[in-house]
Amino acid sequence: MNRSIVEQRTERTQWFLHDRFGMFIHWGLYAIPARDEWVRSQEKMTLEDYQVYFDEFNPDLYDPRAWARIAKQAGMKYAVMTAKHHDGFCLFDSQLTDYKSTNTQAKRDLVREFLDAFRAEGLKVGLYYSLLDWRHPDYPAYGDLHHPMRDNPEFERDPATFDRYLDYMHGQVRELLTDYGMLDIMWFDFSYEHLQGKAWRANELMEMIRSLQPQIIVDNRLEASGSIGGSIYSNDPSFYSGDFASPEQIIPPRGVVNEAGESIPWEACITLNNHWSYSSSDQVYKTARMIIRKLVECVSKNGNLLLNVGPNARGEIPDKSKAILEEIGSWIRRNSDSVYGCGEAGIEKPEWGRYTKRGDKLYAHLFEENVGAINLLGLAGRIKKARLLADGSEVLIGHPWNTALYSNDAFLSLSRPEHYTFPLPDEI
Ligand code: JFZ
Repeated sequence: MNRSIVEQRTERTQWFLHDRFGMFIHWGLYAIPARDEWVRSQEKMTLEDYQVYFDEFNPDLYDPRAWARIAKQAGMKYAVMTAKHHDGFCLFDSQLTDYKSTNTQAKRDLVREFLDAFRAEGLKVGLYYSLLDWRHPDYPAYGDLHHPMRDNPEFERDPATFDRYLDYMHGQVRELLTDYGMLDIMWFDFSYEHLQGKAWRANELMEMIRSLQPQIIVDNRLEASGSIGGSIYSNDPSFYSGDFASPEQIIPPRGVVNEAGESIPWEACITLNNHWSYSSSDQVYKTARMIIRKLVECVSKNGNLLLNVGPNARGEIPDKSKAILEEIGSWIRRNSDSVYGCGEAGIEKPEWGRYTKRGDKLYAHLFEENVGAINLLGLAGRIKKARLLADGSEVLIGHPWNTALYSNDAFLSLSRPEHYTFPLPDEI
């Protein structure tokens, strides 16, 4: 195993593993059709068809300071925004293309404003950057997403042509890492089939990233496609294997470990409704209660949660998303000690919920109502005292009702009925 790669990764990811909860922001021209960030591909639009969105783009209500306040009050500690998605549109003032927000009616560098606003609220900042680019003339099958050979591994690309795209792509990454101050996360997306690792000139790219911003943490998608693949899982991770795994729309049932069974940093990214980008018709949102439980689930498996919002064409986070984030925030305010800096408890998952742990403090997250005392199986004699985290009140540690059968177990007497009632779980 290449120790130094793993050791450096461990060092760089300290803050990340502590912070646990971040905001993902998918925003771009596709907020206007408001169907999906893949809309151009899904609906077989030509570049001309899609041009209307560039011509119309004018997010007059974009106020990233408001976004930052929403993220902060929800308990999010960092945020990652799309600097460029697969459509190739740049939300920053790249010198390498005209296809950028500063050339729209907005005339603003949306990335710079995002970074300034979130940093001002004390959040860490990251940028999503698409490796795919459906608009760049030197990206395979330029302009024609439905070229029959487009994603065929047999497709002989002219290496010189593709190299020009890679120069562009590397150049933009250099711009982002040179002109926008210190960044905390670089979130590449994604590798597939023959376009993976070396095909992106990933060694050279990582050399540049590390020389410009040694502290930055990078996801695993220079090698991986979403949830699958990449040498970050192996015992011999490559130089560009990344600092964390990025399972998408799933919370890994057993957390994420490498071949040697060691926990590796990971971050599940999930949507609030069923779209990454703004969708005017998709009103099927997850509840705050579910998201809180999913956050706790991630932490209980040593992982992070990157929760997505899709601002609309005028630059606003949808009201429904805001309301859910507010509800999450009101839980976090009282229960943050059981999230930040916490991880796996090393105790079998209890049937009523989940444990998280930090140092010698164990947090019991009650997801289910209980009849009688809460059993802490195997913890007899190991608990000095118990408190309800949300209000600081004392919880009595009881005795097993059948000492023969339950001599190894501790019991918490949660006698007051309000502690059994939900909308939201409370922690002990
Ligand atoms: C990717 C993007 O395509 C998507 O638009 C969004 O940004 C998400 C966070 O990341 O989603 C993927 C990437 C790869 C696969 C599936 C979805 N894949 O390889 O199956």
